[in-house]
Amino acid sequence: MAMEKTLVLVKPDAYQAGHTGDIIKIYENAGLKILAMRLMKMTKEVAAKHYVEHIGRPYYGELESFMTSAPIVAMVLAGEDAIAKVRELNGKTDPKEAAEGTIRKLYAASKGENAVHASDAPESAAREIAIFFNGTEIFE
Ligand code: FUP
Repeated sequence: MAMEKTLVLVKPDAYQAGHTGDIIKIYENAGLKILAMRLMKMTKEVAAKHYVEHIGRPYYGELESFMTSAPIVAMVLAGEDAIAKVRELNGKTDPKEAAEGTIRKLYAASKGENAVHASDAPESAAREIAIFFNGTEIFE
């Protein structure tokens, strides 16, 4: 296992429902450390960069309008094996398939509006952290 950084987004549904604090607590209770955090509105341009692999998929329009509908909380989390650990805490993309106790099981309504995002590999973590935190201080 290695020390890793990962990019997490609390999505508009979870932010608006007031679950941000509970979600952060789940990560911190698992031993993950917050290195950077910002509350922001995702623009269509940022959505296109972040979800570049999804452009052209049938659900992209809905994904774009959902992700730009209300503020999100972007953060960099770090820890041993952080990328896999955070994805485990988040649960499967579709909350119907997510395990008990996972963030998506607790707080997500659907596959599209699913409370959180987390990077899926070291390369995507580096790419996504640069999108949201370029020029911002990342604490170590
Ligand atoms: P995840 O890695 O769990 O965030 O899931 P994906 O990368 O497969 O999908 C990214 C986002 O696209 C999801 F969070 C929601 C959206 N999506 C849909 O709305 N419908 C789909 O069938 C697949 C993805």
